Amino acid sequence: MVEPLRMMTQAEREKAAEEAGYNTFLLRSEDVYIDLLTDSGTSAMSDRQWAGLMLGDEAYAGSRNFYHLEASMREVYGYKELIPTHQGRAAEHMLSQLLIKDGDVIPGNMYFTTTRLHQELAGGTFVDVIIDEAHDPESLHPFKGNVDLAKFQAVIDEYGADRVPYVCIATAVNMCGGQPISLENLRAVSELAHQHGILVVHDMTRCAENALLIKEREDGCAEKTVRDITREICDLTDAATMSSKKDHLVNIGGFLAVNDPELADKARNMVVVYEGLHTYGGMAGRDMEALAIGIQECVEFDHIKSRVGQVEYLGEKLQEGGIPIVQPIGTHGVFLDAKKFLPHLDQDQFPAQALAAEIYVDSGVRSMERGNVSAGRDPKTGGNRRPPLELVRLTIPRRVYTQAHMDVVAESVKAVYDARAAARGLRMVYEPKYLRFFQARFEPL
Ligand code: P70
Repeated sequence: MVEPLRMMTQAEREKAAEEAGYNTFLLRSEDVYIDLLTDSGTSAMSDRQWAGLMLGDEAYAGSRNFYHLEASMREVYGYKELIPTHQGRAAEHMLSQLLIKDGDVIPGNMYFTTTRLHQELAGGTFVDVIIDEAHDPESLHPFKGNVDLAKFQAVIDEYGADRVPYVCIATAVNMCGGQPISLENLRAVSELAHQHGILVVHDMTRCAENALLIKEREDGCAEKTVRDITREICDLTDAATMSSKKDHLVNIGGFLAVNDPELADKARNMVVVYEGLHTYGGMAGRDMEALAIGIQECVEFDHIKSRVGQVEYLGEKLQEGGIPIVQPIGTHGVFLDAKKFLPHLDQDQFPAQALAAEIYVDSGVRSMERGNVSAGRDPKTGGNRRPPLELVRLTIPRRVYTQAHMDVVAESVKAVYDARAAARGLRMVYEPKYLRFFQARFEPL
């Protein structure tokens, strides 16, 4: 399926940016030329997935597509029980409510916005235990998603294992640039957690992409298949939350997967309160069919190699142009280092937010802020969190754009870089209570 792109004038884009409060989430998609806001739900489905939609069994209960989905999940990932949800954050919500008690702490390899919010809403506090290199855009560490085991041990020592219900491990860690965790590190994390009776929960949103980088970078893994590595990752963990809108190449869907049958029963009971019956969890039967097929497609080497390869193509183009980006180039997008890009702006002038707006105005390319706005406020001090990473994410949907589109993106980023000295910061004029980056509005300083 193809879709025409509409090229607007710079003056029209200036007006659109202003109307959107300089927040790319508030732009109309019609006003966007190349949409690199996210890879979430924006990938193109395959012929097999489209055919699957025609096989939708829209029975309220016991749809055959659910059983296909369950079998597909078990076959590729090996988790025992599947609770379908409409997308990832619904799984995070249920898992957080079921496992976290007031005052608990949840260590993790960097925060993710929705994940941390659900932990906090359940009474928990997130503690970052990722290696220091993850917070440094220039570090060339091949596995910047790794956990610092000493930091994890220190959390256990300080709070006691009974206040740590689980450790949350993301594959292809989103907020630091789509950086992988190694099998060796995950094995050590799993061992330490299990010694203390702590569960390992896997945010497996981009697990197959992480598996590819393990194959390419980790000693002894070159001969393994992406599918086998994916399985090995899952086997080291006890439960998983999944936003199928990424790896699984569907427009909507997700799930919670667990090995403990008792926890599964509790989640199955909870899903009927928030999502729908436990054999559809907020998805239509046809969506579950496309998802079941996507699970098989995402671990195919040719697919995942070309997907991550396209990200590398854009990243290398930008590097050749001298643009400061997060290194090494990650899985699902290229992340611009806005602190280095716009060094004249203080972080409370939201350089990444401003940069995303500048790129849009230049070319109609839409990106996403991943910095001070996304990080939100520290609940204790009330101030902006001012995270070490102040990034703009150019996120690539799977199977949608060509390298020619990537060339246009690179040209635009270079043009904005050449004019960077004139870029102004932003002032936040509307700030919603939760996940402010989605709906906040700004004005130029
Ligand atoms: C993105 C999307 C979603 C996501 C994720 C990880 C590692 C869970 C989820 C939630 C969409 C998004 C979400 C919040 C802020 C900005 C964008 N990531 N874990 O673009 O899944 O969206 O299905 O509820 O990346 O990175 P879901």
